[in-house]
Amino acid sequence: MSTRVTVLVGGSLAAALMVTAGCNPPGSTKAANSDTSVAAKSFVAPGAKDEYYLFYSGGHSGQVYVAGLPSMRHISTIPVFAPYPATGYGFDVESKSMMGKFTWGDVHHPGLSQSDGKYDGRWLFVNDNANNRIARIDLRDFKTRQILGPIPNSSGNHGSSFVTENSEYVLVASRFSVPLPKGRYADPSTYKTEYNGMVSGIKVDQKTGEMSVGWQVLTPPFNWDLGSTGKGPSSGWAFWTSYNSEMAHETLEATATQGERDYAAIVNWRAAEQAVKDGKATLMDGVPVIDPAKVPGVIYFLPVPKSPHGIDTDPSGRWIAASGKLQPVTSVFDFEKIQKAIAAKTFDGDVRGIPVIKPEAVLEGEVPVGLGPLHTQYDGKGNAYTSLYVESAVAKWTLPPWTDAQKKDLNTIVIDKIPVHFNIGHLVVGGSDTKEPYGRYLVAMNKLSKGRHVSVGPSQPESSQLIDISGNKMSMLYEAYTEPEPHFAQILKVDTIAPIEVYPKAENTDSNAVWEASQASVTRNGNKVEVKMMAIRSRFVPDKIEARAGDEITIHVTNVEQTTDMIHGLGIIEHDMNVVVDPGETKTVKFKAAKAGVFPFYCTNFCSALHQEMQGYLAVKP
Ligand code: CUK
Ligand code: CUA
Repeated sequence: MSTRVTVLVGGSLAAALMVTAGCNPPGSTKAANSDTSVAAKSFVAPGAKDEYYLFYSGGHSGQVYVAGLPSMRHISTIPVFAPYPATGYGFDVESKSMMGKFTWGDVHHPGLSQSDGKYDGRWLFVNDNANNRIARIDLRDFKTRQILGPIPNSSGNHGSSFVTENSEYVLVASRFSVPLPKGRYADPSTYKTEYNGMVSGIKVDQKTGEMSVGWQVLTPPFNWDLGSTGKGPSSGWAFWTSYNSEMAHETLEATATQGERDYAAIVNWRAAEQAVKDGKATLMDGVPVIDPAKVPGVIYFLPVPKSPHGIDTDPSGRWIAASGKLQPVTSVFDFEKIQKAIAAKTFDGDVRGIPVIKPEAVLEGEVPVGLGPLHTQYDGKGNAYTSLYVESAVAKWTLPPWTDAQKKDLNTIVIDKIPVHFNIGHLVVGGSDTKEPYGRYLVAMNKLSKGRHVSVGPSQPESSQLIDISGNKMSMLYEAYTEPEPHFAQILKVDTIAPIEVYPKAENTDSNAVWEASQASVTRNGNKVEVKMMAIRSRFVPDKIEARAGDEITIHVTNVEQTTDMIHGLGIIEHDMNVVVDPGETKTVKFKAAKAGVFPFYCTNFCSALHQEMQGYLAVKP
């Protein structure tokens, strides 16, 4: 029976989760595939280029990493939520003010912008789980251009960045529930009555990409987790799973795993948008908040397998797969049946006025994928791939519609399985969240790499494995390591975008930019010293800045180069200051000349044979 609801005896798999995470299966650190002919499949010759970008989230490093596929080579790091001296990020006035008072973030889910359900190469959005923020990277220059947040009435921005079909919104759900509005105190023992979760629609300006908080939907305090957006029949809808429908507030490991099911939220974001237009929202901390008990039609709950961590819409928009970590199955729901159930009010009561859809009415089947299923990706050819955390494997299975024979025994649709090393979290298939996935490659992002690389001491890297999914059988191609910690990634065809490599001089509108030595200047105004500086191979003009102790110094430095890769940096000795300026760019730094002395400054980015000569003095009189 495909609609049977499988429930694993509570606790036993939770124990398995921990045991498996800690043990090292014997012989498992052997090469996954020692056939050297597979090397050719990920080989990108020196000087040759990769076919795809892989944008990895950098977890609590706060950054985004860019690698090439299939080579898996790390190509660049895009700093987002943490200072990064390599590119001078977090030192100049602009990036410092964008980061605000925080010096780190926790990036989990990058989301590429879309038009008509396909990647359009404009922007990459990333969430900050730690400080409730969301950032936009412009793919024209691979730079972070906006950090929005902390988002009001939302705490723990884990359930994002999920981009709608035409990038109308980046959708967000809060992981932790708190008393709202934020700043209000209520003891954790009042969790069930005083705490709330929130789903937020972050509006994206189609011309500039500028994000703003559009609206929010109040929810019970269920720890929202992973989500995805709809398309096709589910266009205008979004989905999240929660891992704490029990509404527990302490020892969640035990208390939040008691229920046999947890809820998924099914949100009609177009209806939310309309409700705000119709004046049905109330302002909370400046944001229109919809109370779903008073505005029906915006949100529904759907029971899904126990302690889920992931709900993924397939490329057609009809099939939605949700996995319960504590059940060995992935549930497949039919969105067409969900729509019918909503229309016919096939509900099983409600939770605080939010209707609960009867799962039997919308469940297509439970696929026995294996132990500890988390996330599912799709190749656009009718196949789904689910990561199995406990089993350390990826399962490949067939999407519906299924034949009667298949429905009778859903074991038959699990067509392949490949071990990964070890304890996989997310996996990514190129374009899985679009209408037209690329298929071809799958990258498994594994939480543990124990013993598969030369030892680097106790701080272990994460491992990622490249799997060829172009054939019937999955085939392991390559293994790479990254800084902690890629949670999720996006794959983009390289030829979708054409990034600039030089900022054209004509585009530089900074009124403090100087393009010729004769325009460079040092001006004093009271205790303020302002420098307009030019950087060119291989000197700074001026190369002497006179100041007095206590002066406030502002330097605008323009890199006048118009050639690719001609980057200059300005590092000032003992001033905790390093700014790196790309060709054609002007950056501004502000600091205090606190003590007297002579402080050399120098170019930090090797730029020419005379790079070492590119230096000067900050001469601070007592
Ligand atoms: S999470 Cu880390 S493995 Cu934040 Cu998407 Cu699933
Ligand atoms: Cu300029 Cu090194």
